[in-house]
Amino acid sequence: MMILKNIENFVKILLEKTEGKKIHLVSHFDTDGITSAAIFSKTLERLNKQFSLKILKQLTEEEINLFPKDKAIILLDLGSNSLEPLSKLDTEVFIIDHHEIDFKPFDNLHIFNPHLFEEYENLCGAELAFLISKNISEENKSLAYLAVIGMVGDTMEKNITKTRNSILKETKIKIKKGLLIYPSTRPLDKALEYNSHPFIPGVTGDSKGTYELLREANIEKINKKYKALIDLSEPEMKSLVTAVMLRLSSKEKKSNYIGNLYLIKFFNKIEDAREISAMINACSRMDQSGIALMLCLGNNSARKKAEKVYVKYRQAIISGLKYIDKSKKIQGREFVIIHGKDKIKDTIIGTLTSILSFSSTYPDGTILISMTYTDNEQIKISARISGRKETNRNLKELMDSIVYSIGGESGGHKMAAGCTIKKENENKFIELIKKKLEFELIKV
Ligand SMILES: [Mn+2]
Repeated sequence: MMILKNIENFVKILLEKTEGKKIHLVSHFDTDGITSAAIFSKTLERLNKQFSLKILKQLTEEEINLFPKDKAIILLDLGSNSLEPLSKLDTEVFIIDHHEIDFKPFDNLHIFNPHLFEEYENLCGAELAFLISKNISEENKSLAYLAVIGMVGDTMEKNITKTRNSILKETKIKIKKGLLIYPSTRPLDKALEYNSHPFIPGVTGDSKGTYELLREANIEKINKKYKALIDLSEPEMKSLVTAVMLRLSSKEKKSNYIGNLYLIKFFNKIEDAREISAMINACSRMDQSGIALMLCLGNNSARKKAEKVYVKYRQAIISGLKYIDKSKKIQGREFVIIHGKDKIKDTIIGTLTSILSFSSTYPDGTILISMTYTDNEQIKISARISGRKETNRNLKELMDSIVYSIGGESGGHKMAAGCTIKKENENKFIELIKKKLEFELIKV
């Protein structure tokens, strides 16, 4: 198998070139990056290798120049976009990443990226890290649960590829097909009523409708409490799904409602991988990636701390939405510009803009542009399309064109993109984006 040959070669070079050397691990701050870092930390620890670790929001040239000169560098879930600056380092660099890559060979760079495999497979960073880790030692099979959490974090759970399937088989993970409401570990009546996505007409936000649905599905209370979704038997799950399907109109996509739940044994309890992933993500976005990492590795005190940070994160989301609701906005005919100033963290502005784009606050097709200050004299910008409606606009191209004119870094895709610019370019940015969006309106 081609992928296996790639892994074997990569591992051989990795072990040879890091022999007797210290290692500097660098990873991305989202769930996929944190789980990748957890897998590699454990792997290096088991090899008795000395290493340091850094978690980054973004890999910039400044960060690259701060890398220690005397250590081999291992990059996880990032690096594919920075081959040129990385090639200038006077040390061996290993890139384990799944982002698109514009490949050029450099002597000191060793790259493991599925875009370079003979046959591309859509794997996440944590899965790649796990494949390598397992090839280093069979003992590391025990880390497969982290690969699955990372995969759910990067929302690849609907796409079970060949290698993903083989990873899933190696874990003690239970896959349960059924309704995708969230959270799935709370009593069903609460989960259905307060569930934020997907929206079930006549049930979400409606307690009477919720009890009617449960009655119709023949799900009864046990000891005065409803079971959680993850505890339902197969026939119970089936009848619940049927009752929900009856409430959907033809507009709603069934695939948003039915799918696989990944149930992981975590701290001796069965948990929904989506919830662990959300907790890791929350910690990182609240500047606590250290807690997120220790949580991944099963540290008890980290678990308690993570729960607290998760509560704070949810509060930050709610107060952020309230702030946006009251704030002054620049409103165009088909766009709106939102400014979080120093009231909204740069790490949650994207999430807030996504929530707004899924709500009915703005008409479908409205372009939402949110900006907020970072703690290092920059502005983080997020762009989304309300209703996630397919239009002929491409937000990635829009962000790229901004950065092309006034500098900065951009990324994302057609429906969701973002960029970071210098704070001094704030007014230039507003004028430019207004001009572009108004101009495009005429063009359309
Ligand atoms: Mn990733």
